[in-house]
Amino acid sequence: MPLEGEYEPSPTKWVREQVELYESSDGAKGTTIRGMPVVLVTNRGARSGKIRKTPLMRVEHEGSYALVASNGGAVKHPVWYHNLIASPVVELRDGPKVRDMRARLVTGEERRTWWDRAVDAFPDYAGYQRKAEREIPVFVVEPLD
Ligand code: F42
Repeated sequence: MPLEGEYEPSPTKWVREQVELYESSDGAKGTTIRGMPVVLVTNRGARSGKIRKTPLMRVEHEGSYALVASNGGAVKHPVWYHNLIASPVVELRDGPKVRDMRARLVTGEERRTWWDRAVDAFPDYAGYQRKAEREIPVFVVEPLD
């Protein structure tokens, strides 16, 4: 695995608990939120270098995934957005499957295609975009090999 280092759990209790349940059950439990599927993205802190684990909605298409930096519609990007720009290699857990992948920010037509898939998977993204006062960034993650 290319991502090694000291793990620093999320300061947000419900997020930390979702990560713990997801991982401790090897992807059998904690894999949804409000009935919709979630993936776990392990990333490296851009300043601390520590390992971070971020649950995100599962937006999958032909083995690639979109990661939507919605941050609940907040005006600021989530911190993990900056982590992925600095260190794009991530580990993505989808249920029991874990893969090393590389993230890239998508723009234009490619972003629009993935955005539509994201809203199909999690309709709340549309409302988050309306209130965010920023274009919500979308990464596509693809297998390293
Ligand atoms: N967030 C989304 O943006 N999109 C989703 O689709 C999404 C789905 C989702 C599903 C389930 C669930 O449990 C949570 C979900 N979330 C989703 C919330 C998501 O997991 C994150 O909690 C949220 O996006 C906020 O991300 P964040 O990276 O801003 O997290 C904060 C709370 C955080 O962990 N902050 C840390 C802290 O200590 O304050 C810093 C973490 C960090 O990476 N620090 C860096 C470092 O170097 O270590 C740099 C720090 C710096 O100042 O630059």
